[in-house]
Amino acid sequence: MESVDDSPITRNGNSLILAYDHGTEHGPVDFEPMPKSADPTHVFEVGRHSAVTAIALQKGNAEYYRNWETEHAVDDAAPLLVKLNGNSNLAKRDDYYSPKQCSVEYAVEHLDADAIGYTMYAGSLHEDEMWKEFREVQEAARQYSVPIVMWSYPRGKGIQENDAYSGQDDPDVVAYGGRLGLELGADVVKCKYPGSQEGWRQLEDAVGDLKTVMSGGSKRSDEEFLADVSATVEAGGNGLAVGRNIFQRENPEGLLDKLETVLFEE
Ligand code: FBP
Repeated sequence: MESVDDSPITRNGNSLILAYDHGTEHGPVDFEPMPKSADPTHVFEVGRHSAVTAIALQKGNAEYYRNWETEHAVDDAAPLLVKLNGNSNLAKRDDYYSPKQCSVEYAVEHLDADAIGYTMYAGSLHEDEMWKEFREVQEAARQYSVPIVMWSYPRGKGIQENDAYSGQDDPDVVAYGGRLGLELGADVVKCKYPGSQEGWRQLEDAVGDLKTVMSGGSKRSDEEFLADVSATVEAGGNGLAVGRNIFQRENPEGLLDKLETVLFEE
């Protein structure tokens, strides 16, 4: 089994994954603060910044990405992470579930994926189904030697109806989600920021050497965002997977420059 450190999605052991699956997960509303971000090629261009170690796309955008690279002879595009599952905000469901729309085989053989991603909603009524799907994904990824990033977002009735937990950002919940990444066989686990550096340390204590990346969250000022990233890295985190805090900025290059320093150079 190859180490994720030898894959293109890490640099000096850390990652900056530019997440751009929001059109699926939240809908076009996420592009309203920066309308040009609705154009995938704008965000593909942002991903050419040297700080970005992977761009995370759903299947359709991943196909678009590969065509864009070819048509424009782009030779410095970010490595591609294909998100295999996703769900919209439109559906009415009894609890969280993220169905799979792409196989590992299609991602690797047809899209030349450098990594794959899977969202896991532990705590949902549909956790069992997602575990079974993840097992197939994880075993196929091992056969193709592509790293697996788990978006580990415990949420749903099991969390909401458990008085021991205050919600999905509760440090105990975040640490439990991270631990599942380790035990189910991910190479990198992406977790919500639990509100404090102490909370991130609790996560690190639960995951052994598994790589952890912070989920960006809604847009905030450069200072606030960099403070959370620095706290994460100081506590042992391995970077971030970020969407809105990059593509909702008019000029994200300045922030990417600073992130590059924090994640890879300091
Ligand atoms: P952000 O940095 O914009 O929060 O993106 C990270 C991410 O995990 C995306 O990949 C995904 O679309 C979104 O957050 C999902 O957020 P949530 O499920 O909490 O609404």
